[in-house]
Amino acid sequence: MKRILLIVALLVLTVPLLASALGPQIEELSVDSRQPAPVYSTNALEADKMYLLEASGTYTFGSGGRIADAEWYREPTWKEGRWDKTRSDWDPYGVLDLLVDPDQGGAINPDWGDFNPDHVYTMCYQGQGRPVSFVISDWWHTGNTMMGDNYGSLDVKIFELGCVEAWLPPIVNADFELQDGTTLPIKFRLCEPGDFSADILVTIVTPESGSIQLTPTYDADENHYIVVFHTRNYDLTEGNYEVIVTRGGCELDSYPFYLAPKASRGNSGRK
Ligand SMILES: [Ca+2]
Ligand SMILES: [Ca+2]
Repeated sequence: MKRILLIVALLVLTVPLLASALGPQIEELSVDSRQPAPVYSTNALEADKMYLLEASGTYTFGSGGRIADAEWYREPTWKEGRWDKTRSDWDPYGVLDLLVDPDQGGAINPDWGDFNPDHVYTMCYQGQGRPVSFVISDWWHTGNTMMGDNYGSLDVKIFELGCVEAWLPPIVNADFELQDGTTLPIKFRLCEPGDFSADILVTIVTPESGSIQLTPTYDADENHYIVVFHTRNYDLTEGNYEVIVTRGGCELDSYPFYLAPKASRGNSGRK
């Protein structure tokens, strides 16, 4: 299963998500805070591709200056600057939240992340072979019955991040084993040709859930990406590892391998 890669925050504090560098924007939607039915994208999002959803803006969810963004809200009586995470604790559907695929039985009350004073949030989204949909929840589970006093809308942009078309030799079989002390060229081809290396990271996840981040380069002649993993540069333990390719912080694909210990010196060799 692909999963969202939560990159170790310490390593990426200097690499904020920049929507401008995150693949072609394929669509932009407006989600009206007074519209109780979900808004669907015009495009079906392909099942094998990863997308990035970017939600921005604020809306009024009640009179007197009660405002919310995709994830956080603010009451007018609160002291300046206070925003609270929307009330998912009240109901699993989120009382105030930008819901994704609300009527598909899937991701409800998504976590759009930490508060952003610019009210811009992003979320990785695996295509489902159908349009994606959004609704602003104002007690959605009771029929969005509290929308009458709302005003405004949120903006949603959909970016296509793509997919890994193929892993290339020497990573070829499902039981790939690497010997500590050796060098592994990690090669892969994306579904779309082109140099997106500025957005692409290769992360090696260790058995202890640590991570080693590598920056691949693009070979235009071969239309593939490559980065060399020098095992001797790290103090690695034997066990199950994973290579993960991300674009814009979203996982495109992963590949497992087993790291075998170094052959001991003076050993007559083992097979
Ligand atoms: Ca309301
Ligand atoms: Ca939420």
